[in-house]
Amino acid sequence: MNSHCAWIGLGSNLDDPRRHVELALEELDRLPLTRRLGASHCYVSRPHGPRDQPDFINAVALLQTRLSPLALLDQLQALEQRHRRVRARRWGPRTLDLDLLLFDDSVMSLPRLSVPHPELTHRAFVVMPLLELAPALSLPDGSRLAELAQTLETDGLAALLPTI
Ligand code: A4P
Ligand code: MG
Repeated sequence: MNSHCAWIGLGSNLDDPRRHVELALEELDRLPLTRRLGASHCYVSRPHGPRDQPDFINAVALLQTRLSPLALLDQLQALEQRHRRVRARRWGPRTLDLDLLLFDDSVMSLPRLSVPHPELTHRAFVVMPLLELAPALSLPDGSRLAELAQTLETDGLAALLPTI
């Protein structure tokens, strides 16, 4: 089975969000057929979408995996469930949100999975941590993330110092 690069966006804004994100970073390293190659700092960001909810903690991880994209999505959703995530409203508060941002240079639009993640290019809280890990990263359409970043509103995004 081939090995793939998968970029994961992590987000939380409920119930000690930084703990959820840091724990999930460790859990990603323990997924089957998968290891974590890197993780960004944690970032604090204002809520995108409904504003009447707490600030988010966001981070990005790079995985090497032999799972298929849908098998990886299953694993990510199971991990969200283990963090007792309740889906109440779209873009609303959550204990853990895991998005599959990029999977190699794949482009796919399936009922359960769109890759690249459709909101990736609009979100500084995804693009900035991605750039921290991979300053030369390009999207499957060839556009360079660093150029895209210059067009984005950073909206109070700030990297947090590591806790350890
Ligand atoms: N799905 C399709 N493609 C993907 C993908 N690439 N990765 C499907 C993950 N899931 C994908 O997602 C709904 C369905 O999308 C899933 O069942 C999966 O099959 P969800 O996570 O259940 O729903 P959601 O999170 O409420 O909606 P959505 O549109 O996924 O929201 P996002 O994009 O996850 O955004 N503000 C800040 N500052 N930081 C944040 O992290 N996050 C959100 C949620 C809103 N505002 C935020 C943040
Ligand atoms: Mg999501």
